[in-house]
Amino acid sequence: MNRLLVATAAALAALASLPAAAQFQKPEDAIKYRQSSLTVMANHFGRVAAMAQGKVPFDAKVAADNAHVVATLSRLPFTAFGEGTDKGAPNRAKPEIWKEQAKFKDAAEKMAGEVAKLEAAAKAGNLDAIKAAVGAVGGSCKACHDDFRAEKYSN
Ligand code: ASC
Repeated sequence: MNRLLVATAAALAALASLPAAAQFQKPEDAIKYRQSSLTVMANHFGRVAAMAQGKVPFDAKVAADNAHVVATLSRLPFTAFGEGTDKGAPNRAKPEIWKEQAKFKDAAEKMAGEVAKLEAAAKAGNLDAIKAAVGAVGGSCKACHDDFRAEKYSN
């Protein structure tokens, strides 16, 4: 079991370090991939956020499991914003993603850093720390959307 996990982690790490062009055959594939991973990440973040907001009873194990999923997913979408993936399927990526790549990367790193804090807080079962981290993660999602996500879809 442990060896399988190590092998899987190594395979994922190798995959994450490949250039986007090697991972996606067509721009459409990259667009679908990043949209899907962001959708699943938002879903699992929402489950933790609902507990932080008192909308759902706090269950430390459920919070930790979901925060872990968010943390795993938090680095995936950004492998799929390679050059030439601005078009190919309906999407809301602004041209600034490719014009201001350092700023976009910073926003992605900021989010992943806040998510790592959320994962640690949830692992510790600390609801107050989870609440603070949920606010910070949501803020980092919003900051990136404000700068880099368009209101309307284009192809
Ligand atoms: C979420 C979600 C986002 C962010 C954002 C925060 O739960 O899906 O995109 O939080 O709405 O403002």
